[in-house]
Amino acid sequence: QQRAALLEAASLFPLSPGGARFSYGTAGFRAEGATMGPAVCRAGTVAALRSLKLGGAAVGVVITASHNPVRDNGVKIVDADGGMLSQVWEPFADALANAPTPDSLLQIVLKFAKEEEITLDGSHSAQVLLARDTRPTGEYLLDAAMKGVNAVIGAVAVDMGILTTPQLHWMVRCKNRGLKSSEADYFSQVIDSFRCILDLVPKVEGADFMNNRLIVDGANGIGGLKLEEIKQKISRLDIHVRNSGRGEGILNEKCGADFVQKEKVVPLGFGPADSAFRCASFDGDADRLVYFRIASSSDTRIDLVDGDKILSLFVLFIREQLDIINGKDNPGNGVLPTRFGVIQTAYANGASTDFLKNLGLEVAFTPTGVKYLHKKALEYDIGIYFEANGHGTVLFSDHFVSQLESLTSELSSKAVGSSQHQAAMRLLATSQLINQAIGDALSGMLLVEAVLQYKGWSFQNWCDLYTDLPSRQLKVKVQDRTAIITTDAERRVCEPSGLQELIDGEIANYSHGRCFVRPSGTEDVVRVYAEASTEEAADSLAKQVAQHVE
Ligand code: 16G
Ligand code: ZN
Repeated sequence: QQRAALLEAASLFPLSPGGARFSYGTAGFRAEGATMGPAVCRAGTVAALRSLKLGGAAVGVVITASHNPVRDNGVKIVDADGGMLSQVWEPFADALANAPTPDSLLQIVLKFAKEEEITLDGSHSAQVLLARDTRPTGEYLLDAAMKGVNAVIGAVAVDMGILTTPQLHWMVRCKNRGLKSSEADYFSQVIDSFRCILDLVPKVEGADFMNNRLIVDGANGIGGLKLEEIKQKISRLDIHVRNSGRGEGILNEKCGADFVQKEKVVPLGFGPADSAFRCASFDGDADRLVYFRIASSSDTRIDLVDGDKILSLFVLFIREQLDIINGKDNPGNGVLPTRFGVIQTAYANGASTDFLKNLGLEVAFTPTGVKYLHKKALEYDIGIYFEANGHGTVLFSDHFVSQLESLTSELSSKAVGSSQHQAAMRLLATSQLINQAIGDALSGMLLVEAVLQYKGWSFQNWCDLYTDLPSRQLKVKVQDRTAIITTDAERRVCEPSGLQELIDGEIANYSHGRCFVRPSGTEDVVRVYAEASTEEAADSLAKQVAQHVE
């Protein structure tokens, strides 16, 4: 019976002969939406098996291609802890997605189930929560994923509807922790914890009125739609949504966080009249966030605040709260031993890394991709990571949260309203607001807004934290990008031999020069990143190094 169900699902979505190989890559399978049926169906099967393996814990499937063009689509599997699929399972996902015939697919499943000791007799239950973004192929692919889940006997597929990627990650995490996990619960947690931090903003006599207007570029995707739904309930913020996903424009086209961060120009839907306000930009599935301000009313240039500067802002805020709690004013009183970790990738602007190091913090580096950053961040009491492209979050360990809880309850009996009590409350609210499963543009944006209000900072104050070094990114088409092997969190090449020496030779010609090359995890190209003290120098360094890669 189980065999028949797997064979049937596989034959409903046959692989097109001669089609490209699917690779789970950095963030799931991705390709033109119309060709994704087989990979998505099989990802549904992988998710159901994963749930079986984990004793029936909920596992998630998101149908999205994030910041990629609207004709593309993709699928990511959410593990039971709310994070990305365990890397140990990626080769199995790859093998399944590329199995040429229904029969070969069946053999791969049976072999893997045996190795992983998964019982396939239908006597165990499994559940998979599914969601999709607003793409036109989403409905078709959701159906494919459901069929893939249902091909595992005992597995139940639950369609959670149209959601942002981080919403589904949050739901899976909460469900498996026995917490409330509906979309309404997500919204109330975000709205309530945001209000809580605002209520704890110190009142400064005669302080300037904080500009509370915020204009948000929703990338014509799901994030804008969700924000429209809840913006009325968000206190003390006057939110205007552009590219809201209600039919004004095309998903991710000349708008959204990826466009704004890479092109550094004003997105569609924004004009000179907006130059007085701070603006935020989400990507198509709302897991990336950047901020910007239009440089002047006559211009398409922007002042960009990328993931590195969002990270820096959060670091300052959290450090300040920890200092208040553990500070000199409170000797021996409720001191929290805190391992505070900051994690970046090679793409982090060198000026941001210097800024963080000058604060006396240790900065760890991992390869590109949330799965690496997130894993590293879990090693700390508070682990904070961001990619320059705007993907990141702040993780609080369970142990630290329970310490904070006992500290606040202890203080609320003897020192309610003390600065220490308030700082502990702010950190607790922060751990509620910012998504603990994955980077989340919507909740990340609210934390930015809360911190700016807390500090009484304008957008300009934030920009002035440090000045980004000019940088340039290039893509190089090569025959075989896997020929390039990197080490040291992708900052150095170890193969082919001799290439790193050539790169070092180029870098030596530039002041503040930094450059690295890495094979993309999502496209068939090699990426080159260069940084130097001027735009021209960064451009030329990138070009020189690209020539060595070709
Ligand atoms: C994916 C990653 C993103 C990374 C990007 C790099 C997740 C959820 N997304 O979009 O974090 O920055 O890939 O792409 O991990 P690249 O390997 O093509 O440069
Ligand atoms: Zn995304």
